[in-house]
Amino acid sequence: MKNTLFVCLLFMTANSFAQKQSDLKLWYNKPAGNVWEDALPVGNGFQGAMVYGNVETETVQLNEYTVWSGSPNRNDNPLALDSLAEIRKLIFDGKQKQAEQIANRVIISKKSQGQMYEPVGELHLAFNGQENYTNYYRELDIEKAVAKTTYKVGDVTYTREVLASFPDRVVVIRLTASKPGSLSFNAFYSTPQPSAQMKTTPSKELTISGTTISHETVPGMVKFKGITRIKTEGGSLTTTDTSLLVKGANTATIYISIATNFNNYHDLTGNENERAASYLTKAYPKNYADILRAHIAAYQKYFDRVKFDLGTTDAAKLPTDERLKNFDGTSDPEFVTLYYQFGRYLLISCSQPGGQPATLQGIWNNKMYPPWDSKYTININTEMNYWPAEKTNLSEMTEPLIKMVKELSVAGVKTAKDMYGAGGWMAHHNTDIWRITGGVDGAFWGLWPNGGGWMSQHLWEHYLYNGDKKFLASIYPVLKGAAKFYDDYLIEHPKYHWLVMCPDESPENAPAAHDNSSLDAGVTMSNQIIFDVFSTAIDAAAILNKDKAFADTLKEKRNRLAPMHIGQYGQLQEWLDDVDNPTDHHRHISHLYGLFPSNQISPYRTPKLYSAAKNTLIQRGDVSTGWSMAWKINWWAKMLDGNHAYKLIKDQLTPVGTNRGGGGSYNNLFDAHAPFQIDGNFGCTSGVTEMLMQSEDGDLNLLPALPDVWKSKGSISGLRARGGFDVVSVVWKDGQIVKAIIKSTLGGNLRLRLPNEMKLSNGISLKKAVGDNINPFYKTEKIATPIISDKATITLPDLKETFVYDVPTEKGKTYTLLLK
Ligand code: FUC
Repeated sequence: MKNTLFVCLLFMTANSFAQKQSDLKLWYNKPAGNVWEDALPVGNGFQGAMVYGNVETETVQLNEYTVWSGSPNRNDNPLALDSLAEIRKLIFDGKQKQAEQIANRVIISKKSQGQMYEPVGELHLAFNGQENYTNYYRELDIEKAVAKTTYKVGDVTYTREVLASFPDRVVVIRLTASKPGSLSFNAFYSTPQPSAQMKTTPSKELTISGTTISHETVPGMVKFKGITRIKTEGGSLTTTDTSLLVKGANTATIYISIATNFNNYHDLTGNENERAASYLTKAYPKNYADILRAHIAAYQKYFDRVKFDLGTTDAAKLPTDERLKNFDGTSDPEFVTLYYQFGRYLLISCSQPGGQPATLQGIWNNKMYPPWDSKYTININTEMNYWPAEKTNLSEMTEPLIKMVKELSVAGVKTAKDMYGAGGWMAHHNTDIWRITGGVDGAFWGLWPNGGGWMSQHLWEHYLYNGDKKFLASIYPVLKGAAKFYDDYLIEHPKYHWLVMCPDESPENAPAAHDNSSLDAGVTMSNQIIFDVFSTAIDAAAILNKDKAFADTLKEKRNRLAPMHIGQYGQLQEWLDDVDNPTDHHRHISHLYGLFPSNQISPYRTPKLYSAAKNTLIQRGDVSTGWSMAWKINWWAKMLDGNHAYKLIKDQLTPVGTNRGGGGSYNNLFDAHAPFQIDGNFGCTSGVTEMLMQSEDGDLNLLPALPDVWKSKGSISGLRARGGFDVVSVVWKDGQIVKAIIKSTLGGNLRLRLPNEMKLSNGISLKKAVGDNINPFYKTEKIATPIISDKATITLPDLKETFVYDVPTEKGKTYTLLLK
């Protein structure tokens, strides 16, 4: 008896430290009312819905992934090429402002500035006599991908569940009541789409159809169709011209199908009516229990791969909005794990194979004119959306991004040729569903020529995690084309003699010394991106045994790129000239691309640059827009400073409006730029992962940046590292890893960097690592020695001791490490 009691007690204590299913919920004790950012998102990559949980009139706001303004179009500016020499000369002569004025005319598009991701509308369910309700509760269960609302009117408990089914490609709403015959409501649509028609059909379907709007000279041509059908048990179903009326039912199941005529970025010949009908016809005969079961199974296939446990406390028992208000960094450790997993939930829900990549708002938007068009800003935001994908074991979710980059590599050939007289392909700082590659918004922002170069690196990254040579062969033309553009476009700087891009710019920032114009030549971020683009093309060609002469040219040009510079304030220079302002708190710190997501700046390999990058981070400050703070979490993790990274997590987990200067979170945990931008959610999930595991810097580094608040105890399982290493689990106690399990899916050398000494579980000691890691997926490219200003003071980093081992692994085998 005593023993049983002891085991029970032990279990109870342990249990407060294991992420239980019930913990992974966002929940509230009041409806969203009319606040969109209080509503809860569900999505299956093709349809998105925001569930308000309003009692008297429920609103489910609907999106479909291809409902965009406009139609197939290009937006190159053919005047660019003739003015290129003049623009270059002005920049080299220090007349940036004049160059910018010309670029506004000849480089920035006179056509579309990018089209808008658009809402379809809302489905409302109006109930009579429910204004006096009690026991209200609503939740989003991110372990099941189901939103639920319950409340009581009189002695009847009403329950609604909403999901966007992954296998069935429909949104389903299930309504039940504790007493038979209690469900009576009226279902109807509303929409901001000006052309939309809403009506019922003789077969009791409620339909919405229309064509999207024209925008910036591009005619709107996406035809959409939504069909809602209701299956009732008991009661009656009748119609008016524009609504479905349910009376006295025991249960009701609402099936919503939406589709468009979009086939791909240059083809709108699909049939939206047939498509919407076909999803509905397949789903409608299925009962709710079957739909729910299949939906949860399809979702959990991805979601369940990662478990993250930092323990839980009573603070976790409060509603999510209160937890957000109360979050002080210490009393509610589980709030971080919830937020982390919410990032994974959002990525699974908005980016599915066969779909479109996550937009600035994922797949959720209720505005006809959303901020920045809810499109793809590819000078940081779209890239950030995909940072958590590979390492949090959601590799499949990158498929739409990879497809988009392949499409851009086709669309961008003409842009490279017509605008810059170069081979290969390129894209500027924005794109949309039509894969525009021209410059938009004004030369200050839109001239940036690296959208293609940066995005192409995501394809290479996919290969580094999966090691699939067939995949590499399929994306090689994209990598080669990205390199070819730079190969043709680089020119020699007349003063410094390095190969530089000109015109160029460091995203959205400008030094006062250049007349506050962003236009420049050879800015640091571009040099870093070109270095990566050349290196990946060289490596890919070698692996595939191709294009030796081209690779040799790239090698030669790579050596002639400008090195990084450390300026007078000990900072990493953003520009070739030492013109950074140490009090500049600009949200873009683009030159730290070299620290993350790239690996050109490393505490171990390039300590001076690492210190300079740290100075830059300190000078730029913490509080900023949502995505900027999320990037900083990743950077501080790379700085091996878990406490500073954690400070930024705290800044992010504050109610929107609290931080002076931006950022924070909405009640539904959407990240605030402000306004809502999903990049911050994804960036934070990536950053937390980087605090626990890094695999970019030549080794698999476990617990590189554990903050003090997480030290006592925790675990994470199911992450993935480069070179096909499954980090099956890492368990820590008092800042030491007590157990780590790693599965090698490709074989090869596993170089581990650990905070403490460990041994293999069979007792065999680990071999201390020497020299470079021979695992090709961990190859790090040697970079040029930085140029350092005489005025700069550089303090070399005082790095904590780590233990670095080499474990030769066999494909398919699992290795368990224990504390030594
Ligand atoms: C870039 C950023 C803005 C915003 C926009 C979508 O232009 O500078 O902060 O995130 O993208």
